[in-house]
Amino acid sequence: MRRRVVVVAGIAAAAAIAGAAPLVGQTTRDREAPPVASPSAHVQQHSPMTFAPANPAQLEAARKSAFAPPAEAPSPQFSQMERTNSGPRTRHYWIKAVNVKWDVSPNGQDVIEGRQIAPEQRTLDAVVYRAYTPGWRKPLPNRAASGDNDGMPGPLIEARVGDTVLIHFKNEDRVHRNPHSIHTHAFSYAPGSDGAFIPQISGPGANVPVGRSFTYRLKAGPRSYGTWPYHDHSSSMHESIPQGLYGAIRIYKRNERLPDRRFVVAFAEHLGFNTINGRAFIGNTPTFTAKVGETVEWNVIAMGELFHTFHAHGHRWLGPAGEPIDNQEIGPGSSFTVRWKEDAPGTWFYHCHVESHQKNGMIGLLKVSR
Ligand SMILES: [Cu+2]
Repeated sequence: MRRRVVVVAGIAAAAAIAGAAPLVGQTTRDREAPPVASPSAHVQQHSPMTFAPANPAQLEAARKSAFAPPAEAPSPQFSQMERTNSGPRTRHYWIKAVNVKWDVSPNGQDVIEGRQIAPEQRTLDAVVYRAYTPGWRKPLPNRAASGDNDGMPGPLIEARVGDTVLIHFKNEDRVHRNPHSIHTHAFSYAPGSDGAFIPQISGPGANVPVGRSFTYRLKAGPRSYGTWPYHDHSSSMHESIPQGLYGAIRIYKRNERLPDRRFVVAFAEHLGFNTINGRAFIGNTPTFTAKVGETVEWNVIAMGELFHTFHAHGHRWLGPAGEPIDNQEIGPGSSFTVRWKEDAPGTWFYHCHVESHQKNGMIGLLKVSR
C-alpha cells in the first residue's frame, strides 16, 4: 500500500517537472500521433454507435459461412503482371472515379461479439477508383484471377523498376460532383503528374472536373520498389478519401520474383467503423487463403486519421534488420511489404492490434490449407 502511494506521487512529480514537455520515454512518433497517445479521446471518437443484439439464426449462419474451411483448393491469383522480368515496358491503366453504394458490413453481423449492424449504419455513398479496359470501355472483372476491382481499395497498380506507367483517369463522380485526381506515392514524375492541388500552381491533373480526363505519366525509378498508396489529392480530398478514393501500388525490383499469393490490406475508417479494404468485421473483411509451401506476400497501406498495427497470428516475418516481427505499426499514408514462406496450416486471425479498432471491425481471417 505504502509503495503504491510513493509510485503515484513519483508520476505526479515527474509530470509537474515535465510541464508541457513530452514525458521521458515518449518517442517522436508518440508526440506526432495524438490518436495513439490519447486512447480515451480516441475511443470516444470512434465508438459512438450502439448495436442491436444479433438475431441468433442470422448470427449462426454468418459464423458458419465465415469460419468454414476453404471450399476448394485455392489457386494462385495473378493478373497482368508477368512473373519474371522481361525488360522495361510501358504499362497503361485506365481508371475511373465512379459512384457506388458501399456496404461496409454486407453480412450485417459482428460474428465475434454477436452484434447486428443495421443497413443505415453501414451504407455509404462512396466514390471509388475502378479499372477499365482501354478507352474506359468496360470495367475489368472483379475476381481473384484479374485482380480485386470492387472499389476499396482501388485497383492494384503494378510495375517493375524501369517501367513507364500511364494512368488514364476519368472523373465520373455524378453523385458528389467533386473534382478528383490520382496522386501516387513511389513514382518519379514531372510536377504536372503529381495530382496534388496547389492553388495557382498545379495544372489540370490536380483537379479533374466531372466528365473530364487526365493522363498521369509516371516512371518507376530505382527508389520506387515496394508497396505504396495512391489517393485523391484534389481540392476535395478530405471529403473524397473517406468516401473511398484510395488504392495500393506494388512496384517490384527489376529481377524480383513474384510471390505465389499477394494480399492487399488497406486500413482506413468509414462511417465510424475501422475498416480493412472498406469492410468491417469477419466475413466482410477479406478472407485470404494460402497453401503450405507457398510464398505469401502482404501489401499493407493505411489511410485516414489513425495509426494502426498489422498483426498476423501463427506467423512471423523479418524486419529491416532481419529481426522476427509479428506486429508492425503503420500510420496514414504509410505502407510496407510482408513476406513469408507459408508453414502454418489452420484458420488464423489477422487484425489491427489497437483493441478498439479490432473490436470496431478491423479484423479478418487467413485460412491456410495443406
Ligand atoms: Cu488500428
